[in-house]
Amino acid sequence: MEQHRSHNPNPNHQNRPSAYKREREDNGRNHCENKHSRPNRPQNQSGPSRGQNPHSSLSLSTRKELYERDFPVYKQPVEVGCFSLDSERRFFNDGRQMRYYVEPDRSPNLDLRDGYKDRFIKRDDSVKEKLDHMLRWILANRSKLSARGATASSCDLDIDFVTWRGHLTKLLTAPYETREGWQLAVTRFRGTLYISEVETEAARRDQENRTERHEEMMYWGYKFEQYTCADTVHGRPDPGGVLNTNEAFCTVVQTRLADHRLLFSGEVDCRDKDPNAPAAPACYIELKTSAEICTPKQRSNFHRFKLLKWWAQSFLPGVPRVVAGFRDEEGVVVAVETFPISKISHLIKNEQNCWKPTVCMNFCSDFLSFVKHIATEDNPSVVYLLSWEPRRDVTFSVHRDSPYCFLPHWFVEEMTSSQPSHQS
Ligand code: 0WD
Ligand code: CA
Repeated sequence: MEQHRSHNPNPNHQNRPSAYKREREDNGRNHCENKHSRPNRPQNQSGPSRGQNPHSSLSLSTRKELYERDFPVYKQPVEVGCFSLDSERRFFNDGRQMRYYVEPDRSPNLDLRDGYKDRFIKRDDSVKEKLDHMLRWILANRSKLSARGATASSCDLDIDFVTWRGHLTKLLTAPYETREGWQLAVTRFRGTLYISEVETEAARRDQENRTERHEEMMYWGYKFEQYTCADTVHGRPDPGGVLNTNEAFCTVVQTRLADHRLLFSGEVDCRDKDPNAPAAPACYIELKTSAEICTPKQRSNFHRFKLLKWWAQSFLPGVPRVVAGFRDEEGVVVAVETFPISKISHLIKNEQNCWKPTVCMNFCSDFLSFVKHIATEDNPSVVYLLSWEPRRDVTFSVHRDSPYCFLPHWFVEEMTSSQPSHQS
């Protein structure tokens, strides 16, 4: 039986207003001509003789008012596997990088700056890994994913979308995001839509122009993990060790949002070490650091912006709690607090003009419908590039044999040529 998470108190919106819009092609500006019905099919999605970057005739609004309807069906996410990346970023189809949460003292005094200069190995973030680790996991676990009950010849995945959890988090938060846009590359291959982020120009500039202070603050989050995680179930954290951000443990979960069957992976910080803790993902814990809250204004900003991101990121894979370390200006954690994900929406209720989980989920669902609608050509060398900037609509362009292609040959070939090896 399916377990549905459905907790929207407003039952009156049966006629879902569609947020699809048609864009006037004469001047490229957006006009709400078709807000209440599904759009006509786009004209441009597979024309073989189109130029490099044809203008789209369709766009999708991110206006939050359009998504305030009943909470969509979101099935309890099920962990279907996991994988690990070691200190050299090598892939392993197992949980060897899993860590165990060890609660810090009641009044902690954790110096997050310790080791930044001399015990830190930073992942090379100029290497764009795209979906590669997930694709490796899919090839190694294909028999778990192949369509059951389908025709004997079918070995396609029984899944509509494959992506990183982090990309879905960006979709959930888009109706409230005012600063950072995104670009998502989509390829339809053997009936499944693969979604992989493309770094925007603005993000690349920001990355190049990070201040020394900002670089160091990025280390603080990882340092908090080192203070609170042990490598073994009975072990202790080792804050004197070398911190290497190549290492990662990732869960792979399957779920459904409305009629979209999703498979995605997300990095998990640690798990509850109690042997009686519930099965994954319910035993997982997300670790965060945040500036100490000293004023009502800071509290309000924390609720309105930070808790939105924390909620979206953990709700998606069904991680039930976030443990937050609150730090002072000098990077010393002075308080630790647990936030159950299921309580976050109550915490923010008194905030004026605050975010709503239903808006996040409905926008994501409509975005995925939009993608299914436009990305019609099943071809690993075609990319539909969906672009969004705050205060604009989501637009798209189509690219053939371009540098946006992201499904590697090793994946396409193995998926095309061989049947999955059947394990039970
Ligand atoms: O190529 C890319 N554009 C991306 C690759 C963007 C985002 C993630 N990744 C990859 C990395 O290989 C990473 O191992 O995905 C993995 C994590 O995926 P995710 O869970 O979907 O990402 P997200 O939810 O954004 O971040 C989870 C954690 C972060 O923790 P905090 O508490 O800061 O949210 O993953 C880490 C970070 O610790 N992380 C990354 N690690 C390596 N490379 C990256 C990244 N680009 N982004 C976040
Ligand atoms: Ca974290």
